[in-house]
Amino acid sequence: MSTAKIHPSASALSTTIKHLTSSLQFTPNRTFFTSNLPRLRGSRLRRSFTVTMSSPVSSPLEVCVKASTTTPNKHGDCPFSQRVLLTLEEKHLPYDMKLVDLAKKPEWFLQISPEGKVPVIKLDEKWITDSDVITQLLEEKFPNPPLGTPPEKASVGSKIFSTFIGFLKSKDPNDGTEQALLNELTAFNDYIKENGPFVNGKEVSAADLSLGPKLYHLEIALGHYKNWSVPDSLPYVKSYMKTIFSMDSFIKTRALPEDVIEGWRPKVMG
Ligand SMILES: N[C@@H](CCC(=O)N[C@@H](CS)C(=O)NCC(=O)O)C(=O)O
Repeated sequence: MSTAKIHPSASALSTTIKHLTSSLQFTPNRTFFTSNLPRLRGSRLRRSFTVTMSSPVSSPLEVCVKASTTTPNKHGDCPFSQRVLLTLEEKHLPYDMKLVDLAKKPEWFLQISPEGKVPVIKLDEKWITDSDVITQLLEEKFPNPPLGTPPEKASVGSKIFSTFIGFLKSKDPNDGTEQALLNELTAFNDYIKENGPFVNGKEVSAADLSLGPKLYHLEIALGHYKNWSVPDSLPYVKSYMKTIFSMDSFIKTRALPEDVIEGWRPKVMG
């Protein structure tokens, strides 16, 4: 069932709302502006109204993520799991998190994820692995709000994570790994300066939901293990990180800093 609370009472809007609500997916308590509706643009009815709808899923989606290694009943430090959780949050889809101890994988988990990797989500009674596949399927199945990044922008910043890991693991300060990371961050800084604030411009999209958790790991792990931070000469990277890290969905799904630190320890100790 859907309900629409409309103010001011404007009968002209009711047909539009019926059309709108039938084409909308689960968008709880979201405010829509009549400026989004071309037929009403410029009219005196440019007021907001609230549409409350039921969920397109009959029960919360089951999603397996890494469990915290430091804190009971808390999700852990997997950036790919956070990417999926962010997508669910941004699409306002209800979900039920199953925390998986990756150091002691239960049999039921290995049945649904033979490679033993998280994240895994149940969609249409099938367990799906890999955050690339999962986020693509969520986009197809639940297209509103749209989060797709145009293909030509989808790889922006995609080398930051691997160069961050290279630098984090490096024991030789002169091996070029810091410079490799700086090169990627500089290219990203220049891109966001021209095209930001997000990868796809004004709105957050899938590329940001993938990159955000990786930059969060970069900030915590390099700060802790190398006393390193993004230089002030890259202000657009810094403001991008600040923007993503302060999104409600990010705050809700981020890992504990102590889990991020513990998670990278084996790689650093090598
Ligand atoms: N390409 C995969 C990578 C997933 C992945 O590497 N997950 C890690 C945790 S962040 C994992 O499950 N590793 C298995 C293990 O640690 O045993 C994706 O995007 O989902």
